[in-house]
Amino acid sequence: MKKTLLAIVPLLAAACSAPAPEPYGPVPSAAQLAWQRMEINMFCHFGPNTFTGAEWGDGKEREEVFSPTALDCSQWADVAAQAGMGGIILTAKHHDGFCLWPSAYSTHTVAQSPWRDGRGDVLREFTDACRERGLKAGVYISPWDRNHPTYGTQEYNTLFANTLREVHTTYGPFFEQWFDGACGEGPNGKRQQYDWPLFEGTVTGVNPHCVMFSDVGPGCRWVGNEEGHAGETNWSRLHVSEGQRTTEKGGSGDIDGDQWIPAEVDVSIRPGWFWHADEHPKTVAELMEIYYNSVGRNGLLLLNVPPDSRGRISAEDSSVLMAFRAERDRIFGHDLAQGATIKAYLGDGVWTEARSLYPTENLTDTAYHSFWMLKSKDTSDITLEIQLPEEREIDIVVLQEYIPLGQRVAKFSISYSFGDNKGGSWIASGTTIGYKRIIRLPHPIRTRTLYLNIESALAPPILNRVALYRS
Ligand code: FUL
Repeated sequence: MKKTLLAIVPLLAAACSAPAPEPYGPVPSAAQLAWQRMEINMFCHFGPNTFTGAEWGDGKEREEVFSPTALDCSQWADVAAQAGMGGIILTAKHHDGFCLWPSAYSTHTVAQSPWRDGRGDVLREFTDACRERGLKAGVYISPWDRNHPTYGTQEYNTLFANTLREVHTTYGPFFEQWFDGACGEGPNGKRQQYDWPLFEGTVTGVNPHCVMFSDVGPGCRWVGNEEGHAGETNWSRLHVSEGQRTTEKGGSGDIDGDQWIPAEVDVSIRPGWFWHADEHPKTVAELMEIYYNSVGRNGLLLLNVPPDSRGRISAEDSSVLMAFRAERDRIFGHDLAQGATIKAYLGDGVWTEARSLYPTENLTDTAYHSFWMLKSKDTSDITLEIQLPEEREIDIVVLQEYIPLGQRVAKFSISYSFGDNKGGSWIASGTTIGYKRIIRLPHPIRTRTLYLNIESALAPPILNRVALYRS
């Protein structure tokens, strides 16, 4: 990350003739920052379960079960791109052990299936389709394998590392490697002691920019639920001690965590992770709620959209996704903070105008790497007065911290003036901001003057965006 900072910050410093600010705590790597900025990605659960109706195959499914009648990975990619997603993660191997590519390390793969005379390769079609559409491809390879005869022995760890190397060298680069936390018995009734340093080292060795997901990172962490919400307080930092594989802090992170491990919110558009004929997708309103509680709470949303037994995303799912996109575009298409004049103040009760090292204009421009910061080192009772060109009606406030320099804000509130009330009336409060925080006001307000009060921060706050909307 230092490299990225060194590349970006001097440019800014030169432009503003201000010294480059010091980062606070751990910061994202360039790959983690690019990952976070994707905001919404698609998850595709596809494999034998798509045809058997199971959620967890037992590994005894015959290879002929896998029989998509009209596989079309380009259609998945089109749907994802049109839904405003930047990447797709495919379950190349789920717990049943069936490989969607002809792996040299298993005899339970597409090569043993009569589908396309054993010459089919879903992972190849998937990665090609993503790249043709400008989407990033990610891969889920379950360490838990209920089919492989070596599962439960030391040999399996080497074999799984070889499988990872095979996938990443043949089909990579992948933007994300998904390591599922589930670990049960294999075909011989034994559980596996996973060699995580070997698995992670293998992926990093082949693809150092791959963001690795697991309950505790190292690239990103599980948010701790499959319902689609992060904590209202959500730090992108986490403490992970050596050998630790689970955490209670998935939703909140650790305020003083020593590693940058942001939260990923995985949730399915349907009740199950795999496609089942009798299940239906969530509504747009439910997806919007998930969006506010994931992306809007400093998380990345990984929305599962399972292809059906034809090997296509169903019309029902894709039409909900298009409506979900249209709803986000409608609400967030017009930033009502445009044209605002923003002044910074210090103090509690009595305010004194404060000088900025990086100008407040940077809060309303859309350039990601332009941010606002005070000249002083204050970390509390900082108010930004947002003066609109005329009275406007708003009910959503979006805040963004410039996370390449760390996550800092711990408590904030929002107030506004109306009529003769010049000092401002409280309307909302929150704790963390992070990459993005979306605050829905309890009711729409009409105002010309809005105040963002940063009540406390762990280091001088650095924000790169304040935006206002009317839903
Ligand atoms: C879980 C798995 O057991 C589910 O089948 C699914 O893949 C979900 C995303 O992760 O741990």
